[in-house]
Amino acid sequence: MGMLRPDEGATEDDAALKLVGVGASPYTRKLRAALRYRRVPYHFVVAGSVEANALPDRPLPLVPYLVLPGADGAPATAMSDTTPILDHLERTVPERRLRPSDPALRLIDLLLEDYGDEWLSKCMFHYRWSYAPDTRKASAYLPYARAMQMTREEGRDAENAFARRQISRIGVVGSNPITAPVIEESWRRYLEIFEAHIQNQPYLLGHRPGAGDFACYGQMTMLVITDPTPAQIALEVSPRAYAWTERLEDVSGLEVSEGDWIDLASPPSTLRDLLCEVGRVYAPFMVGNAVAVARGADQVACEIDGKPWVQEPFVYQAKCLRWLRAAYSALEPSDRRRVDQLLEGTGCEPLFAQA
Ligand SMILES: N[C@@H](CCC(=O)N[C@@H](CS)C(=O)NCC(=O)O)C(=O)O
Repeated sequence: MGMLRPDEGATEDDAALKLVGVGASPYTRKLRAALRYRRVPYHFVVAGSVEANALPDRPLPLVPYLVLPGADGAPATAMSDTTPILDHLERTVPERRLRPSDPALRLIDLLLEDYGDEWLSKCMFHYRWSYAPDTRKASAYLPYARAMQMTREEGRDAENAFARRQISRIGVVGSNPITAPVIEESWRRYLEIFEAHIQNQPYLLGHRPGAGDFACYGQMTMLVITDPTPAQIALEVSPRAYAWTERLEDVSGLEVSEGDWIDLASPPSTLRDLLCEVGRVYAPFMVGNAVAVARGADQVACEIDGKPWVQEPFVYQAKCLRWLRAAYSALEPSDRRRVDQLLEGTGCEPLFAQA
């Protein structure tokens, strides 16, 4: 077959990955920063734009999604969900991988990724949609993120509709008057631990970022920089977290090597502190939620940090736990032992008790 002329088929432009999302979405920020760090070329396409609508549609009603070229170079397949998207890129792009090559450390990275995606997102949603200044700021600017030419009047209508919709969904992530103190205390503790950990080393698992860094980063763009209530707490507890979040946006110039990961035989004590935090809040929630989903219960009822936690079951988060358990089960016994040793006494053990 001869070369395709531009008017005959796919062009070089088509062949780039298309990252479709909005800058105001924490998961979009996670994936965009990960692509930059990995030096994977991409075109950023605003969700809902003319350009996005010309591409294959997303499999799930979520942003971000990634559109991959097919054999002829034209945009062909759309993938949703940042964790499997990052997995796909691990397989197709060998340089600057996010997931550590030591299988035991890889499991820890996956755990931190899920903590960022599934717990810090609770902090994000909670502060944004339950504190008036945060709700006002987010709902005032978010409508324009997708429709830049809206009139101010349309913008205000959209603002009200958006705020109403998000506030009505606040219970989905588990924010309510019973859980609010647990969420808020966890945000403060996370910042304290982060502050000490990042003083020791620049990324969660050493001198190069993993998927866990980008997951936490995505939520922190909103929690540490955009939303006034959690950002004020962050500035008091960990000004370093602000600098770190700004830095992670583009670490394409960082040179890395295999030796930049921590050695699991001698992890820094602050990593253990972080895993204790994961075990204190995320682990009991994930286990309680999975039990409720399996039983078809209409409420998750568990205890987190000695306090009651109630919310409706979250089917997607039960799937996250299944993925994590599958990764743990796939480990060689010697690697599993090293993971168990690190997690012993952190509260994370129940995550894998039935794996
Ligand atoms: N697990 C998904 C979560 C993506 C997600 O929740 N995206 C939000 C925006 S940040 C969304 O699209 N929500 C649907 C909506 O707002 O209608 C991922 O990692 O990509």
